[in-house]
Amino acid sequence: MSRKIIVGAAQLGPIAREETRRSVVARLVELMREAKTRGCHFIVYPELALTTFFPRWYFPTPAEVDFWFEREMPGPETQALFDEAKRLEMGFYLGYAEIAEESDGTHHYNTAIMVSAKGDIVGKYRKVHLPGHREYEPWRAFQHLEKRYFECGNLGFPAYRAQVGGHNGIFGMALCNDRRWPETHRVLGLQGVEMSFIGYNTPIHYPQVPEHDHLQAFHNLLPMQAGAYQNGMWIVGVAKAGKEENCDLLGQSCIIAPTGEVVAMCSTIGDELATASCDLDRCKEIKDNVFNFALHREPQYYRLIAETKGAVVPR
Ligand code: CDV
Repeated sequence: MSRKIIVGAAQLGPIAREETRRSVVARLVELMREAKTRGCHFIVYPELALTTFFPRWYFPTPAEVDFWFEREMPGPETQALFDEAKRLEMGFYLGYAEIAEESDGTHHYNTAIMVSAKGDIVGKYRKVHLPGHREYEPWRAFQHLEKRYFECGNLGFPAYRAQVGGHNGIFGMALCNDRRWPETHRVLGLQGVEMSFIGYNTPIHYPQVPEHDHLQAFHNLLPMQAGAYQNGMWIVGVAKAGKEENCDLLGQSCIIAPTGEVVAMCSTIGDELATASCDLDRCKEIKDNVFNFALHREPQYYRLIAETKGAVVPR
């Protein structure tokens, strides 16, 4: 028995500040068509995949900020992507900036959705770990204002049962900085997730500690490979890459097996598709053995993880 699904990591090259959503959606559709010819059942796009990475600029007025957000999904410009997905019977994950009208008012989130091969939204995730800063910081080569423009996601890390390529599976989502945190992968793992999708925009230059710039690729793979292995799940990590508005973004979009092995990776920093046949049943090799949670976890000793934010150091 196996549950093999063919998945595509649909990396995007840079999106210019002036590029329209219509133009970007045409690029997404192009990648989706290529994925179809390569037998994919599902493709994964990056974080904030419809526009340039706008948190690199300080916008003084709410109207200038809201320009980058979607009020509807699908909306007038994104409907074409949903239509194509339905036509091709291709599921997808898409990251975008979301304005949500909720019972207590208007909220801004860095969001990802999982869409079925029928074109229906079957899952939503709102980014929890928001990096960067709230105020304009002139010393930086570029801003990273995620903490200003987005609120912490209010959905936690939900897991979704969905059908992909004719197989039922359990899927989870995360976004960019989330992939560096073991808590992200573990909370998904504890819900039995078999495949997690993670879009990202990662500048090569890390302004606070530029001595680490050369480690960006290592620090990309290290936590995703660990997260896949330690939770017995597939991870599909997908970049927006290349020189975007003079900011170099990491590529290295990849598909990681539950053993922690990278089984497919993009080799450019442009629009590129990397694909792999992923057997969801392979998760059992890890979930039933070395990381059999029910057998081996000792949660009475992990309370600090959920009860404290900062470190509690000994006196
Ligand atoms: N979009 C991101 O979350 N980027 C962060 C950078 C700022 C470190 C990341 O973790 O890749």
